[in-house]
Amino acid sequence: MKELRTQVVIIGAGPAGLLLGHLLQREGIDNIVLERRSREYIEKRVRAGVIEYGIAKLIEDAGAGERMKREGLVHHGVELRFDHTSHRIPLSELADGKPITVYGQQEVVKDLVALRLDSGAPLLFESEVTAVEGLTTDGPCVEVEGVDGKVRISCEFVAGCDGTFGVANKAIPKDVVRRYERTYPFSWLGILAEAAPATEELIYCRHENGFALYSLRSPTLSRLYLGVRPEETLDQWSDERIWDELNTRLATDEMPEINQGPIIERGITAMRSIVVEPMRFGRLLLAGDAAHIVPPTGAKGMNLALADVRELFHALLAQLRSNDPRLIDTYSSTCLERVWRAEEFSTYMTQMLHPNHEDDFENGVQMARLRQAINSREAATVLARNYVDLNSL
Ligand code: RFL
Ligand code: PHB
Repeated sequence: MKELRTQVVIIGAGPAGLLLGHLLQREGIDNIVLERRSREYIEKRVRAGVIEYGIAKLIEDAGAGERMKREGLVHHGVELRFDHTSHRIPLSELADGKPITVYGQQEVVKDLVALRLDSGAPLLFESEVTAVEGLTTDGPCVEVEGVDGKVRISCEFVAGCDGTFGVANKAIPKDVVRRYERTYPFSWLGILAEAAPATEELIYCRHENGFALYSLRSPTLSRLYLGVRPEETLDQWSDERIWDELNTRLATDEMPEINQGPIIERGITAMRSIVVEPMRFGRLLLAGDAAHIVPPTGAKGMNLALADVRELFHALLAQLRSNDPRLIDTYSSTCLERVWRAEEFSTYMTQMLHPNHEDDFENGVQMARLRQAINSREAATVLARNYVDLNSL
């Protein structure tokens, strides 16, 4: 078996793994990024769209924000739509002038992949980590199955940035790890359509039929979501049914119809919350979806992943440069405090906006929360601050 050596092995080339690799490489820390999928696959995967103020700044400070600054859409508010009426939450006005940036996750991924390949540092596609070993010794290692066969890589630290279904979180022994989990009784059907958005700002909508979200990617691309039952499949949703339902849920007197166009991507995502504690085991450090999942209603997943990386980068730098373990030792507890805040906000947004078809008491509470969010400046301010910059508070 081929043998390699590096300082940090990074499992997964999502936003978390790619940003960590880039930041470490800029500081001269050797690392190898391993990704089980192809470059084409990860660059096409349509996911998040909203980047928090402080996380956009992190990307820019890392030298990875040039195209995001040029093409990203800067938004100063969002709409909450219920009872067929829209209410604007003036995010920036309520959150110290800070805006959000609407820029697709796959664009962030493309920008980071390009930087990595330009730097010449190793990023191996179609290379799946199959085993993680020696985490409580000074010499951990991973086994990789790639296009050229099996490789064994020894290192000083392993960064598990491989998502919920990766190998990293499974490498923490069962008697050490605790997993908190909640599954919601609905999923999101998401589409990307070649249609000019009929809205300038994102619209989060609660309708008796279910949730809807109007988002966008560019002046010619709309990104829309519908809350659906968890057992529903894409073949039950023809294009016509999708547009009809979006129109039913989102229509107001001012916006009776939304612009339609060819659907170029579609998918159904289950809604879950997961927290894995601790985020460190010996020489393994988890970051991003490998350690936590939030339902997408708060737009927090990618932001949370990149905020972990900001912390992890400083911790690894202090350890590998100055032999100072303090930040590594506090990494898990520092991150988890922020993670639970994001879980709280995502739960709040999710519960407020998805009507419950079985429980009218719950629906009454949801409506009261929505009215509070638009009528109380204090409630709106909490929502705005959490939405715009939770990960830097
Ligand atoms: P990723 O992006 O899942 O990357 C993990 C990578 O690891 C690879 N991998 C392995 N590689 C090698 N060996 C193995 N054994 C491996 N096992 C797995 C995988 O192939 C993959 O490439 O995790 P990361 O980097 O932690 O990033 C997290 C984000 O992707 C995720 O939180 C967000 O997409 C969530 N999310 C949103 N986040 C936001 O901040 N704002 C949003 O507006 C937002 N909207 C969303 C979302 C997620 C959604 N879906 C589809 C789940 C909207 C949706 C619909
Ligand atoms: C998106 O644009 O894909 C998006 C926006 C806001 C969310 C989730 C997804 O809360």
